[in-house]
Amino acid sequence: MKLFHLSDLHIGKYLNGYSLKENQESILSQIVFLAQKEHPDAIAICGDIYDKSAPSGEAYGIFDRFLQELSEIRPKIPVLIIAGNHDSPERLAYASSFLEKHRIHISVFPPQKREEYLKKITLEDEYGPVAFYLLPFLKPGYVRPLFEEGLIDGYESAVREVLDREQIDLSIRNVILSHQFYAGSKEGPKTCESETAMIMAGGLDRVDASVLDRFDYAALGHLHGAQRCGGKNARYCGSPCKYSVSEELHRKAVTMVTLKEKGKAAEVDFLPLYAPRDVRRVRGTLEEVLAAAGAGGQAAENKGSDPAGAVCHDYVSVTITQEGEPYRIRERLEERYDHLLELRFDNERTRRRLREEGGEMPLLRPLEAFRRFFEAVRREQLSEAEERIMERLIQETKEEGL
Ligand SMILES: [Mn+2]
Repeated sequence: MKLFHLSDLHIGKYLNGYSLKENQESILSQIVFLAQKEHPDAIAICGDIYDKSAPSGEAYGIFDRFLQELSEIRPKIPVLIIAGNHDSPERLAYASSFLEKHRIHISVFPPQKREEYLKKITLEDEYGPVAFYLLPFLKPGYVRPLFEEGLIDGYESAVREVLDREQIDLSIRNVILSHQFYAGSKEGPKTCESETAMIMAGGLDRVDASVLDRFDYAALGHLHGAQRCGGKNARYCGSPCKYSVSEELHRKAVTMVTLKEKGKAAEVDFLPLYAPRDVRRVRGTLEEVLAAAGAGGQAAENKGSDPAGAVCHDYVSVTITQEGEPYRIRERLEERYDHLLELRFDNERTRRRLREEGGEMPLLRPLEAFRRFFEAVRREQLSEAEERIMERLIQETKEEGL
């Protein structure tokens, strides 16, 4: 059984004020083309379909067209979709019973009543059935009413308990679609700047990847860099487009998974995707950076016959390394880079300022940041009771999903 594993489309996303529409439309039509070519048995889209919980009409239109084009492929390919933390469950669920008729299965809410279970879709191939469990993004508060008081004390127990109450037939192959922050016990996952602040600031949302061991494959969404997670059968496929400069070196691709008979490891291939406009960094003196506009990038174009007039359409973060600030620097850069994301300086002056300010600001866990703030203001340490109150407040804020 062949599966396309996708996640984190973030349709409607803007990068420093620039719409990424063109890149997203191009990437989605490449995915349709690859689906026509490879004809997978299912397409799993593991959360964060839209970038905002209230997507624009334009964003709806883009995803609608994508589903429409996929549904025209014959024989029909089932599409399995779960909600991510960026999606509004109600909005994503719109028309879902109608879509079900076209073999598009959407799950937006985890079980909330005792008689409810995860949405399960079973497909067949020459080795027998494969059960797909659709676990939408969940916060502990969503599922607390399902269990005895006190059993759910965070994200990890919430996910574990929800999976434990499913009747999973371990004699057949089972696949889960999930959108949470999973991490192996040994190494932490690689994160990047376009993911939520939730990942960067905390650790409370971390779920040990061993809860996924019961599945033959875990198709994960949430992290934007493609990577294995914990055991060998769990993967993040990553976002199909670059959504921050920190993803400069990512190679975006469709993760294609082939499941063989029960007990055999899934095979994984990557089908590369190419955005018309790259997201990248350029560094050097102003003259070097201006000259590089015509040289690098997929989206450079010559204006007339003058190579010095080439304009680069990539989304670039420019770092200028010379001393002093050249005259009209931003205007001169914008003449040659029409999607300038940011302008930074890295020279003796900025380095000195950084030293004087005591270096870069450390990234602290919320409780530690508050502890320092409290000490600075009150000139005394947090008491144990105060610390517990603060801890609970932070946990509750997290669950509200900032
Ligand atoms: Mn995401």
